[in-house]
Amino acid sequence: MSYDPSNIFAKILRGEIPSKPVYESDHVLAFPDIAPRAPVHVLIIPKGAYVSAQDFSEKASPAEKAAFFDAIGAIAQQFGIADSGYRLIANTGAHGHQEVPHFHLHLIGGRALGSMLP
Ligand code: D5M
Repeated sequence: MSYDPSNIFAKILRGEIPSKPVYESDHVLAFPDIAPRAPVHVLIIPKGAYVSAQDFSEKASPAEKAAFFDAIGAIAQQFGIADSGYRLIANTGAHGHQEVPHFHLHLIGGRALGSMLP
């Protein structure tokens, strides 16, 4: 699947749609999910044009991948949930029910989330 630059997260990255970033680095932007499922629900996205987790895994540089994992820990610390814990979800492709075709990771926490495996 080729990258569609008209997706909503591409528009956020270009500043065409407003967002309130909670974290930013050279390779990563993070902002609150518009429909939060928990007290903390942040979306972490690469600034590069990657459709999905699969695309990111196959094509991103080591620096982009490292920056992405750096963001996870920093955001969890920022929101005070590094010790209590949280859940990371990357809906991927059709079977993963991915809605926005720009790779994003949901970081969800701030309450006990219970079991989730399908
Ligand atoms: O889910 C995509 C997620 O993106 C879903 O939880 C809503 C969120 N979303 C959609 N538009 C926005 C904007 N404009 N700001 C913040 N969050 C947004 P997935 O099924 O993982 O693709």
